[in-house]
Amino acid sequence: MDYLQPKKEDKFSFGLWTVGNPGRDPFGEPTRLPISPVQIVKRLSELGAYGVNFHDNDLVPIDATAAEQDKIVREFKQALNDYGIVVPMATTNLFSDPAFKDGAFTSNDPRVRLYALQKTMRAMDLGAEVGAKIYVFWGGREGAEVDAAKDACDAIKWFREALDFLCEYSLSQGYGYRFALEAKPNEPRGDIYFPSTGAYLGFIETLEHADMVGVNPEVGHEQMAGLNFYHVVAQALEAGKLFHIDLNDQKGPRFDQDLRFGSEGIKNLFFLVKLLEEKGYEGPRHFDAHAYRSEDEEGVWDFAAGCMRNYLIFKEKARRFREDKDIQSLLAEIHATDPSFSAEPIKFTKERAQQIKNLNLDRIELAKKKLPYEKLDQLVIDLLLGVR
Ligand code: GCO
Ligand code: MN
Ligand code: MN
Repeated sequence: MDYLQPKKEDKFSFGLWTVGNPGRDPFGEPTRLPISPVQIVKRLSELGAYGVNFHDNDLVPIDATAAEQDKIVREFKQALNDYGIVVPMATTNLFSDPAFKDGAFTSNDPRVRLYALQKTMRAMDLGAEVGAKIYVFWGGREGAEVDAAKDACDAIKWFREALDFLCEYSLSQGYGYRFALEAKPNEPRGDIYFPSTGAYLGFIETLEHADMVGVNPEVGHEQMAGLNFYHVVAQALEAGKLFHIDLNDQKGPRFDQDLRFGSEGIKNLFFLVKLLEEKGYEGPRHFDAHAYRSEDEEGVWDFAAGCMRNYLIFKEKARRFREDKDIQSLLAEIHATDPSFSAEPIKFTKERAQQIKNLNLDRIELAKKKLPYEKLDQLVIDLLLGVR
């Protein structure tokens, strides 16, 4: 079936750290060998992805010499060129090195905060060199276990200072980056500052270059906080702030699982894909997930193909939803109302306020409206489970 074949226009991307994840977890060592960036670019291209993303140290080891960095970047660029893959997004690893054990931009130690700025500027240079236009900030270590040790208001101020500074850096270098802030409630820290996408949407408006900054919501992270991801993304999209998205899956509020997209949360992810496809999201569809630890390299590519396949299945189901006569007529019935009440906009004028006050709205009558949501939801389930 042609609709299941990923194409460049679908804008599917993966991180070097996602398909490159060797299966390490807090209790166990890697279960498979690392895959080189060049091999990842080749295989992703064969599978139909259009992009690859990376943290500075996914590509260039933190202790590489300048000559080593040159060689790695040259070979990587050659592979991008050979296999027709782009780098839509780049980011900084501000969490692995022990220097960041108590935060990066929000460390109490100004030397660590300066090191985080230095490392990010260098990583922005690297991303710009391979054409990245989106720059993600995931503050994995920006949090606390012991609130006595750090003033949470200071932490927020330091984070703002860093972002204002880095926006200026991008502008001064002419990089054209748009920043995408990624929230997560906890893990690896006990509590991470800005625990949800909603928290970031509020914070962004306090930045000097708010227009350059948006969000990068991740399915699993919002679900760790018990939130409805479809609603989270709708708010970001409606605000013009959905700059990037991390697609994966998760079995409810627990540790971050980064499962294959569409492997668990079928209904919510269907509405997510429907939203992205119908409301004009034009950015990459990035999969921030990894294969089960029990897989070998072949299983990693099964995993990557599965993420894209599931997205395309949801996309096709969204098309069928739009064309399904029973669903559409039920929706028409649900939305039907007396048109005279929606004719005038709800825009404040003194006259409009008076007119609304005088309206004859019978609450008993309003409560009688039939809302056949059981029927509607079952039609959606039938559609998703393939019996219609
Ligand atoms: C995680 C995060 C990361 C970030 C990545 C890019 O929970 O580990 O989702 O994978 O997305 O660091 O910023
Ligand atoms: Mn995650
Ligand atoms: Mn992520």
